[in-house]
Amino acid sequence: MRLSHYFLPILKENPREAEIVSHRLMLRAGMIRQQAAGSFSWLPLGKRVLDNVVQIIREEQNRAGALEIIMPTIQSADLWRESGRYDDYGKEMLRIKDRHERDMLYGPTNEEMVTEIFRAYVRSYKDLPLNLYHIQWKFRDEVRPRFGVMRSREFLMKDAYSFDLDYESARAAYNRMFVSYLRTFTRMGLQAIPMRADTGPIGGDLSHEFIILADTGESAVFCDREFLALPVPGADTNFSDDAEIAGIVEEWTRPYAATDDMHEEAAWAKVPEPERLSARGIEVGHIFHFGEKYSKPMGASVTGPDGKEHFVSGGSYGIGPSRLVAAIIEASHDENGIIWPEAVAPFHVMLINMKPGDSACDALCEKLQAAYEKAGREVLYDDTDQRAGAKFATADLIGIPWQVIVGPRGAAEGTVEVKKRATGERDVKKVDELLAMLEKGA
Ligand code: P5A
Repeated sequence: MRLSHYFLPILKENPREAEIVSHRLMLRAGMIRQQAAGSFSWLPLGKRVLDNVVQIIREEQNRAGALEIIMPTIQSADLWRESGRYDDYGKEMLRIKDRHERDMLYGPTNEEMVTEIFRAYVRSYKDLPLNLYHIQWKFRDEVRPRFGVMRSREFLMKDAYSFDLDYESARAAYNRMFVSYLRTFTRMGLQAIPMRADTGPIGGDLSHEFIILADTGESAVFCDREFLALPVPGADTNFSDDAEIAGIVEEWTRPYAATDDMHEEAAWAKVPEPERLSARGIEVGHIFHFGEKYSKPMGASVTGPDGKEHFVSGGSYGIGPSRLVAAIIEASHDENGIIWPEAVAPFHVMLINMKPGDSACDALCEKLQAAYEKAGREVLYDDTDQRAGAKFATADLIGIPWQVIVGPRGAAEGTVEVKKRATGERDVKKVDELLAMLEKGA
């Protein structure tokens, strides 16, 4: 992609409304545009990162056995009256009327709708376990939308819903999502800590929030430092082995960790003083086990092996991909801008032509762009005639992991400069060696 053909509306000044670094950098790097309070458009650079985040979530949900669907954003109030949540949900729910004066709402979550799908088709325990998820926009009329996409009113959510015959199998479903979340956040370069949490309007008696430690986090959190060294389950984790999965959850729930709401001074006091980590955190995921909370009032049951009808035992599992983009920036930036972890970076390489119009520079850039793309690496090619300082500032601001700098002297000698954004290290590389490396797929 040539920068001259791209839409990258960089801001030179720090936007005054942005209180935290991720909001500031997302606006400055031309990733998002605010449309109303807590409502944002995602511009090309931001959309690429959001798509990468979503793709990692999708791969890990599928690996754990969940099946992707997509449900509407606008829901019927009648469905919510069945569960009793229409009145309970309060002002956070955006209520709408259609032309027939029917009560509708913009979905803040989908427990009711997915339970309706389940009860329409599933009759027997033999069709369980079942876990359906979607990645869809939600609306919550938050009292204080703030910090950009971190706490917005319209936001993207991955929400999965599990259905099982009894508590034990529902607990296994919960565990699979728990382990899948550990993998998901690690793949994005984040260290997430599962913490016992309050269940709020979703309900149930078992829930964990997945928290990224960051000074700008909205919640106060308390945990044992032991978490920082726990091994994250690998790609070879067997999600069909309930005992293996339960073992991982056991290991990841043994040390003390709780959000403010669930904090217990007595248990905290037992954590050795040097191990205590009292910090602030960003909630990037939240999982719930709520048993029959929706299946019973909505009549979602299956015939069990005993020939009797059983209300299914359920759970729901959320991740906020739009919030995650901001959380990744909170965790990975410096004074010059964003530092994208490779797995979510909008492009792999920023190719900087120091003298566009110079035939040797142009030819070398085009050759390198083609070689990178052939090797499956996406390139943003800065072919603009901005001055050098501005080009470097843009490259650092938007945080693409590698910068390849092509100038007239190097082009004549067959060399380029390669800069690693994360460390600032610069290396002069022979073009032939770089091309050979790409050829080999290194
Ligand atoms: C779980 C899935 C639920 O809604 N129902 C379906 C359950 N959980 S939750 O904790 O309320 O939300 C899940 C995740 O969505 C993100 N999130 C937000 N992101 C941006 N702005 C918001 N206002 C917002 N509210 C929730 C969080 O990542 C949360 O963990």
